[in-house]
Amino acid sequence: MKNENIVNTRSGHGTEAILFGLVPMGDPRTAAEALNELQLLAETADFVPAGCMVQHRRHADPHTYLGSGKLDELAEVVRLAHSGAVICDDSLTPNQAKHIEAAIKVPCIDRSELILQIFGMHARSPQAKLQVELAALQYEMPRLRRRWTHLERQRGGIGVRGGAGEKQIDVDRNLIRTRISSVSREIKRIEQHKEREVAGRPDMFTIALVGYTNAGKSSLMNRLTEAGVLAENKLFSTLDTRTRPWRLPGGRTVLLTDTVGFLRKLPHQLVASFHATLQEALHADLLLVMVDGSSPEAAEQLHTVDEVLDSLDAGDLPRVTVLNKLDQVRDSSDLAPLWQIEPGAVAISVLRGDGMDDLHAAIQQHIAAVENRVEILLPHTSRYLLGEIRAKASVLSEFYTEEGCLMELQASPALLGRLLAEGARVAAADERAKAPAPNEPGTGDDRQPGGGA
Ligand SMILES: Nc1nc2c(ncn2[C@@H]2O[C@H](COP(=O)(O)OP(=O)(O)OP(=O)(O)O)[C@@H](O)[C@H]2O)c(=O)[nH]1
Ligand SMILES: [Mg+2]
Repeated sequence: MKNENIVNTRSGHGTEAILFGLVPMGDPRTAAEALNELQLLAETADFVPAGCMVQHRRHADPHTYLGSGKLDELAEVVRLAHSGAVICDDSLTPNQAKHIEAAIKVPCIDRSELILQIFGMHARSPQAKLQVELAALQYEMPRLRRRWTHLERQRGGIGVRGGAGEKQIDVDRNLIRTRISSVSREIKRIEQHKEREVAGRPDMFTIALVGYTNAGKSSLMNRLTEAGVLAENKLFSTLDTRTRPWRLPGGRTVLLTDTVGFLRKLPHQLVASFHATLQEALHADLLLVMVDGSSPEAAEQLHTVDEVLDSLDAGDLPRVTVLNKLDQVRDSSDLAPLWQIEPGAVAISVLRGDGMDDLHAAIQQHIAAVENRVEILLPHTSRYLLGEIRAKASVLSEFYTEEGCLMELQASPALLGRLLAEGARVAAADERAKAPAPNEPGTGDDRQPGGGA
């Protein structure tokens, strides 16, 4: 049974849509400003935003979302503009959507459905496709009745396929339940397979790129690793996590992982469904938390990223905050409020290459702070490990003695453990004394500068 036989979230196909939402009382922004992100979401899902409308109120009406006067106004705008749909900035209950559609007579798409639609369009790997399908099925389940009411009103309409009637709703419900369990099983199987892969990964320092969607995570990954991942001015371009080796200046290689972007009010079904993928990506030694520093919403976006990280139990992971798109910031004092929130943040422009040295320095400093610094003696019989040590650890100094190579290293506990198991040993004090101190005359060619940290 294929997904599209059961669920069918509605894609834009160029449909003109009126966007609407709620804003707090006294919010000075125009409707277009307040719904700016929704507009980008709508465009990414192939809708053509044809107008924006907001209502200032504290809470949504439990039945109709907008107040009744405002709903009439929306119906009038839809009628005059001949719009094919309306799009709500929030997730609606099935009942709210039903009442809105009854009033305005065109399909009402809520934020969750829109995001599910985009995820569906962008999913590439079998795992991402299944995760999106699972989220879409769970979204669809409580909405079957509404879809059917629609079908009975306008034949051949949207949503569920097949004949009409209550009985059919039960049939579809059973189909969805069966599909949910088979998709869940399949996802579990892929996750277990991946867990085994991760467990077998080399003992390298890992860095995960996380942050708000469209911040430039994939662009940075491409710049640093020539990964060739898709980066574009659309929301949720990346759904699959991807890991590439990144050679830091100085020679040490770390692993860099690109992840799915976060967004305000992500549908909970999607967060649940992508939980495992994200958690796997977040088995990192360091997070690069990225936002578009030129966005007026940057502070709020940082807050959202924090919330999502907390929900993934990754709130306490060490991090470097990266403010991107510096080329679009008119005056660097515009970044002051962000630096107040994140004093150690690094400002960069992936596009122009600004701030890359600062980024490298922040990362190296971080590695230096968390990793053990030890001097080991690598006997000549274990020389075959030299290449691996130079690639995976920061080599602060190397000095050859009769017994072997005396190295001052900064390395992960896992790598150190393996080196010790394969013949290296922690250098004794008298052995360490054989190595000349830095800058001491006569250190000569024996002493090679290492990875540096
Ligand atoms: N002006 C400017 N644009 C940038 C910069 N870095 C990235 N972009 C643009 O921002 C858009 C989004 O970039 P991506 O790298 O796809 O962003 P992302 O964070 O991976 O986004 P998702 O995968 O959707 O979460 C693209 O159009 C990039 O060309 C920058 O430093 N300056
Ligand atoms: Mg991306």
